[in-house]
Amino acid sequence: PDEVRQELIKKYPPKVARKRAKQIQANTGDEASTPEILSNVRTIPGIMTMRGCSYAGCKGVVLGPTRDIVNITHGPIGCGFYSWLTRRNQTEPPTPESENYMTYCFSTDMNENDIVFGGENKLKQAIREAYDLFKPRAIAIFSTCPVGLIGDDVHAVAREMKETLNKENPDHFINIFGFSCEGYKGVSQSAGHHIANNQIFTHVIGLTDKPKEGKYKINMLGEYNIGGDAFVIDDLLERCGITLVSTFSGNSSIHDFERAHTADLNTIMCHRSINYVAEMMEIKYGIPWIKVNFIGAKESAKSLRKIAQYFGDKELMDRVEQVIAEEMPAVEAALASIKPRTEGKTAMLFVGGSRAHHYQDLFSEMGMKTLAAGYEFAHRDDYEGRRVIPSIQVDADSRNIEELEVCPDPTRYDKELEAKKKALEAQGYEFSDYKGMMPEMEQGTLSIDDLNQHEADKLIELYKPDIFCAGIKEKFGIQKCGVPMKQLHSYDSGGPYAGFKGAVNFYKEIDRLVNSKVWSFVKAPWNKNPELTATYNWE
Ligand code: CFM
Ligand code: HCA
Repeated sequence: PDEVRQELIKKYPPKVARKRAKQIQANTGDEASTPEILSNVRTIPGIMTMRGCSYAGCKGVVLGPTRDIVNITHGPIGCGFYSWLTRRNQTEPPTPESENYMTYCFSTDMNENDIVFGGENKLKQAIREAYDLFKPRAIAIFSTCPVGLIGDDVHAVAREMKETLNKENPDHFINIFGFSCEGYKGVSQSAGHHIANNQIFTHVIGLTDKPKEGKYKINMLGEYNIGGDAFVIDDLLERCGITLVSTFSGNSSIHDFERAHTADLNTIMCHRSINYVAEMMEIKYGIPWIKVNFIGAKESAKSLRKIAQYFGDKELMDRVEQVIAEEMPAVEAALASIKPRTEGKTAMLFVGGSRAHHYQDLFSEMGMKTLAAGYEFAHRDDYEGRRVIPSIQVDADSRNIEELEVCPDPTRYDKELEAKKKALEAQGYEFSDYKGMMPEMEQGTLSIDDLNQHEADKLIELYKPDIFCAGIKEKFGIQKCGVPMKQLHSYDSGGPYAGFKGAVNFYKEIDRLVNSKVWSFVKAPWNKNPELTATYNWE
């Protein structure tokens, strides 16, 4: 791996090479000796990064899947247009008449005139127009880069319009709030997640106290229903008798966000994008959180068992075992058929902030080894585990994002849940922890933060993996190297891949991809141009 690292950074100027070297680490296969990886830092200008922006993380990722909030992009039309359903988050309103604004693209369509003279009046107009048309429960405003540059105050507009509209229509409550998620706010989408978490926590969670009926009540945090994943998880939980108060934010409703604090446990799927909400809810309401993972059959079973163990009821544990027993035969049959063809093959995964880890479980179930993996925008805790959080250095970019001061709610803090957590912890049950991706990767494999096009090309040339997983920007360049490529963001319109049924879908698709002969007919650039050839013996 050290030689590969040298090869990846060889062409960079010395200063760039020094920085990139810290973002490329060899895994040790062991938690205690996991090396420190540089992450959540600026991409070096000129490098073709895989990253997106803060607006994408806030508007597209966290709030994107919300169907009954009118989400207005305050900015030039492109930002609204390119975040319009491109993430393939699905939703299913309870009835055909129920609110669903996801098919609309709301934007103030700022133009030169607004940039010069200010866009606040146009924003007020847009809010009123949306209100008159739809009378929604909530309107959210998302700031794009020019908004911050010209100084439009979206929060003041939100406050003013909320007051005005609620005064004008006393019998219909409307919630209006804004996000200062200008694209440049942080070094990646990650800043947008944090900004989204803060505002949802401040303006929405806890607004109504009407609880959902149910004996075992949980929230699912960081599950966005890409390709229908949340539908599979919802079905599993329902069959187990577990009540989902709210999902943040796949297939969700703002009405459930508002009462999310009535749940007895928070479960986190994507740690990176939403751990802030879980932490703040624990401080304010006393609700403990655990990390779960519904990608991979074994991990899905483990997660269901962990939830059941929290509630500790025999009835629930039996139901969970029964559901797992119902699901496993199909998983085993699929593996028996495909594993002889996938065993021993290799994969590389470079995705956002959690999937590069989660999907390794699916590959390992198929007998495939992950040679290299990395996140676009994760922090050290997602790589090395939460135990490193105290040693993470806060720099100018991370300081830019507001840390909310949260205190226990005087009436709604649940002391019983706090006591329950303590008792379970004494028995060895783990709360508030995420071990990260690196300790779970084999010795000699690589973890690479914020991979770029040059390094992706090099990795393919050096290792010739049987499959490479990333996003749309990477897809075609990789295929041109003769390597099959699977998008783990949009799923290439496939999916669902969550739970047991999703695992079976995934095995079958990957089998077809890695065993197709067509890729051998593609000549990679270095095969066509002998001067680009390099050989590397990675044993
Ligand atoms: Fe979490 Fe996500 Fe991801 Fe993410 Fe994303 Fe996504 Fe992703 Mo694309 S919230 S970090 S910001 S799991 S949109 S659903 S696929 S990069 S790995
Ligand atoms: C985003 C969204 C994205 C992009 C996917 C891709 C998604 O980061 O703004 O690059 O293919 O999952 O839709 O991550």
